[in-house]
Amino acid sequence: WILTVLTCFQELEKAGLLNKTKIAEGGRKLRKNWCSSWVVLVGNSLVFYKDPKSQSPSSWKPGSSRPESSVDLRGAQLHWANELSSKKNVFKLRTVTGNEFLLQSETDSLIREWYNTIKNVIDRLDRE
Ligand code: I3S
Repeated sequence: WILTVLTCFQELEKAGLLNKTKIAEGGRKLRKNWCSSWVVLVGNSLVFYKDPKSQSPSSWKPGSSRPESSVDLRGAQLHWANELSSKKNVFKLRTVTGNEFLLQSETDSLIREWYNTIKNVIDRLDRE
């Protein structure tokens, strides 16, 4: 079981707060709704949680820490997309199922790290 635990830790690649909006669902365009999201890259998935800061302490329950949604990175596409927003540091993630997300951070180094880390996972999955 120690090996299992170690494997779990290895698969956790990155976690942090990013601004996020979904702009398409199954190829159908959606209205933007930017919000701060706790983003976790684990294994082949990008998992989104509600920003813990946006929840009042009284409303926080262990059950509320379940993910809002998650994205399978296999076959996904990643592109810088500053033309799609007035915000800076925006990239677009498109899944094979046609769901599209914009992710953004005010911090240049942080968004670049996220871009590179997600790109590495997508490239690794492409080679499998
Ligand atoms: O690309 P858009 O449609 O100009 O995106 C902006 C709008 O979604 C706006 O909301 P409403 O027009 O629904 O009120 C958002 O508040 C903006 O943040 C969106 O633009 P940015 O440039 O921030 O991605």
